[in-house]
Amino acid sequence: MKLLILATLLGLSLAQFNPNTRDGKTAIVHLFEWRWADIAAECERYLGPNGFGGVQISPPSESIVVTNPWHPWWQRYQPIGYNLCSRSGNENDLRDMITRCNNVGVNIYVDAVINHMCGAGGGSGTHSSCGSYFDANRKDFPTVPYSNLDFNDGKCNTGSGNIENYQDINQVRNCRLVGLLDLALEKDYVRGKVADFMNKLIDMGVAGFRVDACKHMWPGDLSAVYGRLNNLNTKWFSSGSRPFIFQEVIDLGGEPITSGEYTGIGRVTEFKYGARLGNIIRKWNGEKLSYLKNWGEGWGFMSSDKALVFVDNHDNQRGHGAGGASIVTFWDARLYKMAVAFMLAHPYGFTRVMSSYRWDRNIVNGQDTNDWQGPPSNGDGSTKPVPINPDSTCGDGWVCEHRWRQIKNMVAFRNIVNGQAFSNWWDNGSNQIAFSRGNKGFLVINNDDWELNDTLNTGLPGGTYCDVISGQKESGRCSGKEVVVGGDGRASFRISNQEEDPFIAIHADSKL
Ligand code: AAO
Repeated sequence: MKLLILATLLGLSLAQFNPNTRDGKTAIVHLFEWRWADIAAECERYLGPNGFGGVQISPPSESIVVTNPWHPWWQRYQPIGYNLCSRSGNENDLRDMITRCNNVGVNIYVDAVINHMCGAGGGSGTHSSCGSYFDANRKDFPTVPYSNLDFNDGKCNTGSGNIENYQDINQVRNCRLVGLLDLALEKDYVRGKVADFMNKLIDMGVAGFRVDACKHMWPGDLSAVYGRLNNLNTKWFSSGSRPFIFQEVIDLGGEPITSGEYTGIGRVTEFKYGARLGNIIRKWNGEKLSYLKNWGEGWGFMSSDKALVFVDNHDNQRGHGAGGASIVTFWDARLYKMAVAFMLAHPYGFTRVMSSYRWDRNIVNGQDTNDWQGPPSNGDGSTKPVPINPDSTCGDGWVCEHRWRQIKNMVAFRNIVNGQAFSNWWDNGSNQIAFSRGNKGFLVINNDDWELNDTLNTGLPGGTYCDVISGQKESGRCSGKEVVVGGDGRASFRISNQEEDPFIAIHADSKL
């Protein structure tokens, strides 16, 4: 009993659920495959000024370089060591980015790949992002160094050495995920190397980590690693701040390993969120927006203060990972803007916005044959910079969803309504819904095949507000629709189902 209490206390004291965002900012963006130099510039010219709390970056660790297929994005999920040198830039570029983003109040969260090294079939040589030598056949990674003693194979009892059955907990954690050499994280030596890698980044100024493939690591091993992490750099964070930890665990139900095993040691990605929201927005299986009334824990999701939520991620936007065809992405822009606006207006979870690049999507029998394609690149496979067009969109195949007016303005909306109650819910029993966040913000969506024409209680003080979806407030004037809220908080709304964006959002700062 005493032991149990001690363990609980220890667990709590090590808990790292706080994203450490500055000035109460509430959303981060995943700048998938961006170069460090571009992220640094984006923090200064866009993310800081527009209220983004932080950036999730692609894995900074040295990885294998794959040339067949040609430089796929997923090569970065195959580390060959912990030198900070990747397709996004070298250690100096990384340090410069972290410093410059921190200086404008934008946090950096690192995608940490610590479950495994490269694939067993990765060969030997210097085909790595910094040219370091490694030998996957001998499980020899000299820059760490790891040797064949540092892997789990002895404990895996499947014929192939790979995970064959997700119903078997031991396989999932001791065998190889899609052939990736599985580190023995129960070894003190391995834990130490992983913690050193993460601590180096913490000391450089990062605010936390997305921890990759946590389902495939034992929670106790992870907890031991997290316990070894330094506090954040006091140049930017208050003393005693713990790194934010959000763990990638795919739990859509139906497997013995659940996200609940990990919520005691950090936040966890809530994959049900995007999968279920996709069904609703697509109106599949007769699902309706009105079902969102009790969205969140009411839908069997983990508790809000443990959840990291997103509409799509770098895997499920291209058919990897889980979620399936219901996931909405930038390819379905109209539905996507609606889904992201809902997410950012709704109080559940800590939110992450996706920022993607275009690839030659080619779906054959439900499978995308180009799901491997890397970011916009030069002929030699090096990643192209992100050019910014005069209208503030991105060029060269970079989608930059986070720069879409509707999404950018909803990030600001979320910051403004932070802490306000979910209130004034209204629905028409179908796909027209509305709700306010206390008396600070109000969202109305029409996803029905007919017009919305109603007078609704916005919860907001009387006045004229600028809709931040069709436009925005610019030097005191509104470039979009205006909404007149009466002294009783009521306003009339008309939203045609034909509109480019069939939803309206107003908030305290959009008052004219
Ligand atoms: C590449 C090649 C492989 C090759 C390998 C080694 O593609 O052919 O064998 O190299 O040479 C990424 C790519 C992989 C790539 C890898 C390494 O996605 O294709 O392999 O880099 O380069 C599982 C994990 C989850 C993981 C996800 C992709 O649990 O952690 O697979 N995500 C992370 C990263 C991801 C990365 C890795 C991990 C590896 O985000 O980018 O891989 O670092 C079930 C399980 C899930 C499982 C999925 C997919 O899901 O529950 O845990 O995710 O299967 O295997 C329904 C169910 C749902 C189920 C789903 C699919 O929806 O409800 O539960 O069906 O069956």
